[in-house]
Amino acid sequence: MFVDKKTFKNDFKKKLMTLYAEDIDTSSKLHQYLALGSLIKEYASQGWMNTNNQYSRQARKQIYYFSMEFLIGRLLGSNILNLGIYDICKEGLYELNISLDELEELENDAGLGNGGLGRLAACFLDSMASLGIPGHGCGIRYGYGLFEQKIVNGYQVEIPDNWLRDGNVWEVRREDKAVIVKFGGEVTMNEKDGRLYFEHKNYEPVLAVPYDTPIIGYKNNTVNTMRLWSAETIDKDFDLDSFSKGQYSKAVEHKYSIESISQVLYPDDTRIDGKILRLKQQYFFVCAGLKSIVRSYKKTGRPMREIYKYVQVHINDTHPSVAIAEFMRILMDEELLSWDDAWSITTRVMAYTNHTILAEALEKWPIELFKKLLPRIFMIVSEINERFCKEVYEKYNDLEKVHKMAIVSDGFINMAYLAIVGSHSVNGVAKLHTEILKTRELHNFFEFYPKKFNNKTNGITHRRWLIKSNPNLASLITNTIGDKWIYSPERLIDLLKFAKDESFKEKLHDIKQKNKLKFTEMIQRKYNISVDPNSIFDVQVKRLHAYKRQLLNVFNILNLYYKLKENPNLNIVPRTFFFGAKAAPGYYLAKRTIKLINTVADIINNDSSVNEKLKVLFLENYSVSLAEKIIPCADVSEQISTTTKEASGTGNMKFMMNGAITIATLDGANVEIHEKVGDDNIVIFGMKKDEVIEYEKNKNYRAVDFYNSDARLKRIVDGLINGSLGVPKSEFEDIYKYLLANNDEFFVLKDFSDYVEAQDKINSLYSDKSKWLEMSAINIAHSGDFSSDNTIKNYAKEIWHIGPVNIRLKKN
Ligand code: 26V
Repeated sequence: MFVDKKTFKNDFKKKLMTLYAEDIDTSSKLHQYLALGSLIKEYASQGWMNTNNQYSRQARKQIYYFSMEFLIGRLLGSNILNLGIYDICKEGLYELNISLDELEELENDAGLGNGGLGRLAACFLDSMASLGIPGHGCGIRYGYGLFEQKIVNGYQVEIPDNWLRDGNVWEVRREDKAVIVKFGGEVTMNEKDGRLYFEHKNYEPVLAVPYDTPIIGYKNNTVNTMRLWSAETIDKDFDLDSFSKGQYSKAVEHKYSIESISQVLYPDDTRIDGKILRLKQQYFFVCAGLKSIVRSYKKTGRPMREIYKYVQVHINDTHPSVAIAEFMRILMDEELLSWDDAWSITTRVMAYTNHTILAEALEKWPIELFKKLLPRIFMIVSEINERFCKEVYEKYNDLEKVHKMAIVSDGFINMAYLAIVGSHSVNGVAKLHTEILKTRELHNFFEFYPKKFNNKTNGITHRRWLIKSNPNLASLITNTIGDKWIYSPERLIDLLKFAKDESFKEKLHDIKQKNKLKFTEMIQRKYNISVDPNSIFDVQVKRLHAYKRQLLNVFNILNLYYKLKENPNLNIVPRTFFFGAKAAPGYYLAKRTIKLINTVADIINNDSSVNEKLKVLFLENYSVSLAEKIIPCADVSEQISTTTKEASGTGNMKFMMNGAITIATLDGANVEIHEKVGDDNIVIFGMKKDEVIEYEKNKNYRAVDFYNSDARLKRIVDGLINGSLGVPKSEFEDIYKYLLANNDEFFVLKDFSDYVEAQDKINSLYSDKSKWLEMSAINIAHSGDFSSDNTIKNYAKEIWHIGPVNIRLKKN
């Protein structure tokens, strides 16, 4: 879109006036933010309409990305960037005495996700729009996103994330497109003319109201849609019947129970707790989403049996996998197709991505609960299961195998199996992860359906994670190799030529230092802690999980601390360790780990004999907007999960793109980062995949042996319970037990010594500034391959079979 500075300034002032009857001088910052947001949405609206019109006029195939989570973060800056008017807005506002940066800070993050899975969905939306691919998000408009984290006395405290309190400038409520979703009740079967008809009675109806958010492509006139559904009662505010009978509280109760469906995001991505509300959420948005897809498909006048040519539904993990049975229901019960036809269409429409192999996170629903909430869907799942089991039996003649692969067995419905059977494509999110799926976790299914399985290594949008979050680095790159990399991020590889160029490296250094300095000023203001911007910024930011091994990081810090205490003249480059991590509210060990990090931080930061060389900071409330600030400052990226456990990781890619050096296990996408940059430009340590698998198979790991044979480890582990950390012994007793009595499930003790060595290597590499900067440049140069544009091109070509649509600018 095009707007000149003068027009922009006038438009902005006019917005302030029409919305709030205010001018620049009398308006609050919040009103200025809201006015700007509303103006930017208006700027995008022409493109939004054109895009929708063109998609439907040309009957283009549409991709619908179904996800329980979209971790969008803020939209103001990225929308302005993608519209191509960033400089105009920034300068225009500056001339009005307003700082765009400051206004951007007023936007509440849309934190509608837990972590990697939700952020991936957000990056994919940005890439689809920017590549001109007709791809839309479908999910839930949670009233409350992932909780806000406060640290009180070292402990995590959760506060509800009331992200909508100032309104949401980006969304449009589309009441006219609301649909009804039915829960519970009974299903009766009638036969007529040799056909079975199903009638759903006594169900509870819930109104699903869509809220649409424009997803603006990068300077390409494309504006796709993220449609999030909100649950409401049918008779708007009250159950009028109860209300008129004077049962006021009953009426209110009913309203709240319905609205609770879209009220809050489940904050635990570590295990399934089988709550009925979560299944309700899943069916709620899936049913509403499919209804709206079918409705708009029907408008094209094409026959239902051809829908697979025009619609692809992508299932982000198993969470939306009831879509398979729901689509079957629509095709059979509403469109009157036969089972075989419906099945052939459904499997061509659906595609599934697996994001984890952790057994605790694989979704299984108890049959009774499922049946009661979704009676018709249960019938269909049972039928899918029966037919599938029959096929397996016919192929192998092996009942044990049938039992192992059954979708419904031992009282549960296994959603991953349903997703595999009902999709035409099953993908993992990094080469190693896909390999493990094929050879181990889902081996039986891979054997049965070898052609369905494929890999799509994750990616990140370089627009948010480089251009937007690190503008100085982006300019340096453009000044060095031109701007082709912006549309073709793989062209970042042209930077390789400059990896030994001293003047380039000096500039790279200056930018990192500037970013670090700015961040330390924020830390000083906010936490009153001074951080040395010349120290190595060593960063581990991600959800707190045992397998991600924040503990290993803490143990290395304690080891360093004890070494420094013994020898204050130890020659090391000063280092600041940053952590950012939310623990699921019910994840006890994770919460203790947060307390441990803060306890260690307190000791070290207040010990003047070491705190010039060592500091530890726990950053409160890690979120997308905080990630955008800390990642550009990082020198060292901590990617230290137990090998085989992290499906991919995407933080690893963001750090690399911003020039950090990775210290990593050969897990997830770290393997591919290593492959690209080579041994010399990443620091790899720890157990290899086969070693982990062997230990797990033979059950012969003995954590206590490592504890007994390494004096450093013994001192650290004992320190958890001997009072040396200055807290009651009981505080970390359970971590102690977890490591020794419970045998350290994720091999922290086993990998400790190797990790310490790797950290020493980081220290000496950093001491050689020129070498370090060369490594940094090489990492940036290879990071373009991890742009989600690349990932999405692969999904489009190999799974969705779709190409870009060129949206023409059309003024109405
Ligand atoms: C699981 C559950 C379990 C039940 C309750 C709520 C809930 C919410 C989310 C999840 C998903 C866990 C899987 C997940 O987040 N996987 C991560 O996906 C990233 C994107 O592919 C990947 O980079 C990470 O390595 C992987 O852990």
